[in-house]
Amino acid sequence: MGGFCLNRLVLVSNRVADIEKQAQSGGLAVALGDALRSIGGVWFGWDGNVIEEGVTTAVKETVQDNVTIATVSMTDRDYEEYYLGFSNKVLWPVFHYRLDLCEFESAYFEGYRRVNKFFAGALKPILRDDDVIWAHDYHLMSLAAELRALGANQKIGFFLHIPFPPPEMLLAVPLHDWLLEVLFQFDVLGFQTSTDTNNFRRCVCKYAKGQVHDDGRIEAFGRTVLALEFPISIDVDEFAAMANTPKASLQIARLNRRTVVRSHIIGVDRLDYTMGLPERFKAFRRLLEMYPEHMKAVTFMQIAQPTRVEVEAYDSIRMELEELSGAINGEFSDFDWTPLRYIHRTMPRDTLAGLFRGCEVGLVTPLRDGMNLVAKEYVAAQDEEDPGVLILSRFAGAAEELQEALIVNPYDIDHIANAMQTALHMPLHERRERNSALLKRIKTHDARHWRESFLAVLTSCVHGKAA
Ligand code: ADQ
Repeated sequence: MGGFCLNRLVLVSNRVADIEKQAQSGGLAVALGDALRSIGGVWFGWDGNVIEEGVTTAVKETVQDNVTIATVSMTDRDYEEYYLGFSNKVLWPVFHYRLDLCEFESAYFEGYRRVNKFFAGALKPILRDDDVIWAHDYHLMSLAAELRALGANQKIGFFLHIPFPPPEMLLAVPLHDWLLEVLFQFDVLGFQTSTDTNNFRRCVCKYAKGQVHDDGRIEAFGRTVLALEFPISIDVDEFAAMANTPKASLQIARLNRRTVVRSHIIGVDRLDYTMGLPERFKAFRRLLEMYPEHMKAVTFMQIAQPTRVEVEAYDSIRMELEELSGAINGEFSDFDWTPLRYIHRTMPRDTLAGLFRGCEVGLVTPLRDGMNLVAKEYVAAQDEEDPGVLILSRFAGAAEELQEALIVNPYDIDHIANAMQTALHMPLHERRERNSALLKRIKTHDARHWRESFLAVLTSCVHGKAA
């Protein structure tokens, strides 16, 4: 682990990724799986199984070389209240600035506390005194507090993969003051961007009279935490290699088989209401209306991975997209041209890599997003000699770093349509300049840089110091 010595690493996340199948799962599994393998450790979390209330199960451990995967199952009540409820009907929408979609029931909050406590209780016996613990994401904000209550004295870090809302929005989370307080039981809090870190600081100042120091330390609730940004990234070399294989070339050739089409625009996202997909579809329609030169010359392919199908808000966005894609294709298609291809499926990562390389424009326009790894994958996949153009929402965390993309307001349909027009006509020298600046940045700030800088801060911080 380049440059610093680390004790055993214990990762905790809601779901444990299958690090053996990381080629399919991508992103986080790759970034964290590599770290675990190189220093050895444990990955603890939910195994994805839902069991009946009252059934007790033990922690399941599987050991492979120096990595232990330890998992627990969850009861159907926990799944309802902690996972679907507090995590995905309260925290997810509010932290993405969608107060209108927040649905609160007091049982959700109890479920959240209960499962964090259950995780802590199952994890504690596995821990060694000198372990370094790293918890991930909004499902586990009270994990450190529960572990501390059981006597855990290890260094515990937390990384939030989604945005942290400004104080006025955080107020919409019932018991937001409790949330802030439990976060102070961690030693290091990692956020995606400076906006998120500042929002957190502002919340602590406003609601907990916290004291913020220039070096990132914040004092409140009788504790000190280090709150800093660590923008997450991808393994750029691995992804670039995947986009440049014979299989990928074959795929690109298949994309171009219908000679009537000159250019391809691609969007790849989890099907989520935060991704700005209806706005994106409407912007493509505007492009065709405003610039009819693209009739029969451009296609837009949207690949949307099914997700959280049990939550109602996801059902309505799915129906809206089906309706919109049907309407757009009905209006513009011809016997030899389908303008919009909407694919509601998960695709293998290497297929995505090839498609990114084969498409002249990458459209990443979330209404709010912690980081967005697709933006970085699109850049990594490009042919440096003849690269495509990334169109990126100013509300994706990635926009703080990827300023050479065409930055758009994802709510402004005409703005996105015009950015597509600019991208489709961008001269080669400008595409190369923009791509090489983007690539340089993601190569230096890659997944390895992300995890090593977080762990370096966590291992060297002054632990558990009271204010
Ligand atoms: P995630 O949804 O975990 O979000 P995101 O950054 O959106 O991550 O990346 C999605 C990943 O899934 C990418 O690797 C992408 O290639 C893959 N993917 C998307 N659609 C797919 C499909 N149809 N088939 C197969 N793979 C698909 C959270 C936050 C983000 C943050 C990440 C990492 O919401 O803002 O960037 O964690 O911190």
